[in-house]
Amino acid sequence: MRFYVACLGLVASLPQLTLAHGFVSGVTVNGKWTAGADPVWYYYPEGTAPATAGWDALNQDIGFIEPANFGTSDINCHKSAKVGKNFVDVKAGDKITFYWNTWADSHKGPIINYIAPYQSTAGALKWSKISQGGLVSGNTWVTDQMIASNFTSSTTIPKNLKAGDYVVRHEIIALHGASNDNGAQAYPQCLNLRVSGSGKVAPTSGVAGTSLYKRSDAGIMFNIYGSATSYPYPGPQLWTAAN
Ligand SMILES: *[C@@H]1O[C@H](CO)[C@@H](O)[C@H](O)[C@H]1NC(C)=O
Ligand SMILES: [Cu+2]
Repeated sequence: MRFYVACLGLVASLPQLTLAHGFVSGVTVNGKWTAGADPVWYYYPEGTAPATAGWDALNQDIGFIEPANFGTSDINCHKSAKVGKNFVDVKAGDKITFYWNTWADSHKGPIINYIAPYQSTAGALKWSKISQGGLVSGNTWVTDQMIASNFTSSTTIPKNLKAGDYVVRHEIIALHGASNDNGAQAYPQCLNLRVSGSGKVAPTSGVAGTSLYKRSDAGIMFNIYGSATSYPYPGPQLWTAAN
């Protein structure tokens, strides 16, 4: 089955297949572009990689976090992630649009957005889920809509969110192999946000990345080729206190 082939973790030796995977090259807020990190910069000598709002990570294969590693810090902002140097300026209530550089249409699954008060190390981040999308209808997923929208996906920063520095975690969980244990693929992408506005509500109930998901969750071991008409989202309940 062809859709498994691109996902075996052997992608480094099969460069033509890595084209299917992606990363967030940047975001727009009210039409203004702010760059994210490009994985190839991770190995640049200290101080020479372009400074962006994106967290740099060891995902040069444009790979993923497997469920066996959902209990490790890598689940926060991808492998061995290092804090971004810049910030995306955004007002509470603004829409933020994430630009993936590409995506494979076989890699269907949910797109989930979290925010955490800013911390400079991945393991210290405490996530609150602000939005999620999954199965749309039939076998159409939000990833299909993202591909059809020039590889973009949007979320709204809660309109009463207290001003301050945050990290946004924008994630696709690809489920094409997820009917098998350890077959789901998480592609988390983090960027720093500088939130302005007169909002009063700060997240207080965030959870560590290592507590977000378990490999046995119904939304992690899930057969997308069956007859399911709804999708059981993994992770915490939506945090709506600042909506
Ligand atoms: C699609 O996204 C790319 C960036 O990934 C951008 O350069 C291009 O202008 C976009 N195209 C349209 C039609 O919006
Ligand atoms: Cu793949």
